[in-house]
Amino acid sequence: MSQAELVIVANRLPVDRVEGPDGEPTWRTSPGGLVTALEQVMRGMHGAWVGWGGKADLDLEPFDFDGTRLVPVSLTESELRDYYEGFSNGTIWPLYHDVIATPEFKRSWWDAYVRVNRRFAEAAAANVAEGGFVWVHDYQLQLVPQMVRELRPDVTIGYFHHIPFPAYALYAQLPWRRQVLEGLLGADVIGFQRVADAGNFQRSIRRLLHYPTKGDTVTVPTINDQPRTVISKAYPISIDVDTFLELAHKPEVLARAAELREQFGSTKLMLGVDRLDYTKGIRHRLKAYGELLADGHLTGKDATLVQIASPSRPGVEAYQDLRNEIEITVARINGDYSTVETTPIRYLHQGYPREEMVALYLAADVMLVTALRDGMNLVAKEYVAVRQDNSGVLVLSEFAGAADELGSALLVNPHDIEGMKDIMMRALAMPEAEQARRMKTMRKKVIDNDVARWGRNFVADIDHIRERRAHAAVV
Ligand code: GDG
Repeated sequence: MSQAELVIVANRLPVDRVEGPDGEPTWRTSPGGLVTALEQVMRGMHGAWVGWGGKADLDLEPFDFDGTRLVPVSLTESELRDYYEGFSNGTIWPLYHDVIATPEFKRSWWDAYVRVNRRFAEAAAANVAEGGFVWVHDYQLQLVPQMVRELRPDVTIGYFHHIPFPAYALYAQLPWRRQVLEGLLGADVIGFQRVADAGNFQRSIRRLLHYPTKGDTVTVPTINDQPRTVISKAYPISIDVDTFLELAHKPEVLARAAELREQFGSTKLMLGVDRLDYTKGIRHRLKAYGELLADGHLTGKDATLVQIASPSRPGVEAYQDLRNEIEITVARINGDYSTVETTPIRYLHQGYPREEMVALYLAADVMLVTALRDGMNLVAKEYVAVRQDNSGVLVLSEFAGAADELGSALLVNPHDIEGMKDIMMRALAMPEAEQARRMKTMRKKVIDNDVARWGRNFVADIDHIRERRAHAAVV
């Protein structure tokens, strides 16, 4: 089996397993943004992707799919519980999102995390060509860079962190804080969403490991060799703008947007699209809207709120509690303020095809992104991308990474319910000229910095290191 010049390592493979009409399982490309982004990076390269197949105990040999070698990593039920639901989503996720939920520190979870990270690292090391590039993704795999380096010192390693990196005082709670930093520092390039995340990471390095940092670089001492330089900086991720624009031009999507607009019957439409996650600020959004109805500032006829909350991590207790809380709140608000003709909140605990999402973006006068903490938030960028006539208002949390680039949105602190109510009213009443001025600035940002550019920027820094290395080897 020939080895790959580029190996992507991510928790999930870029495909979903589906049963064909004959009951035989087949694979279908999963509709994620990361998949599209990396497809572009992989184009023209001999690439492989290491990841979990989406089902426990799926023991499969590597196979080729659409020109990419897919290398499935098998996980047992108990590993999924301890590594994925446990350490990744019960420890790291809440800790890195500013302890919005309380992280749990369990030694058995950590042990599983180390064991599973090693399995991913071994699969990557076995599939990468001499002098190749291994690109590791996200918080489930923070130990993989160092593990790959130990197994394959010849390769160049990148790591991209999709979620925030917390302030030192929070990070310091992690019982395995040094091991995680050392794991990440196995990479040559460590990418973050915001400049502030890279800053927090470097502060933790200085405080806990005492390695010097300067600008975008960390100097890592080695035992027998010259110190290693690691780049740690912001590469804000983005969306595949062309795909979204294509969908926004489709006659059936435009017709669907008009139909939705008609159906809701209210003067204005406000929209929220999130995974059902406590980081997304759905409760705060509902509270602000509910109070506007209670105060008499709004009626369901003035503005409907459509909230898509796509199902997420149902095996984690905090997510079950959140779902209950949100559903009780929605039922109360609708019970109190519906009329025979109108329902103020349309709550949808379902996933939707992308066409339907774009139709909703096109139908919405106001997009509400009120995350309490979010690495980037692609929904904000998707809404902006499809608003070709420059109408519409984006209400954006200052705690989402997207706020760094989309400063022309109506920025909001979602903890400040009064402030959020004022911003919602302002958004609903915003004159067309102001909408256009703000939207135009934001669209330019998103269109100029699409996901292909994000990929190119990251890979350019990796290529630079590879060239330097090749040069050093020759000299
Ligand atoms: C993590 C970080 C960072 C949602 N519901 C449906 C659906 N979606 C799509 C959206 C968007 C994506 O899922 C969600 O991306 P976000 O960026 O908003 O959030 P996370 O899932 O938390 O992603 C985040 C991201 O990684 C990338 O680095 O921005 O901060 O937390 O694309 O459109 N898509 C469809 N149906 C749904 O029901 N088709």
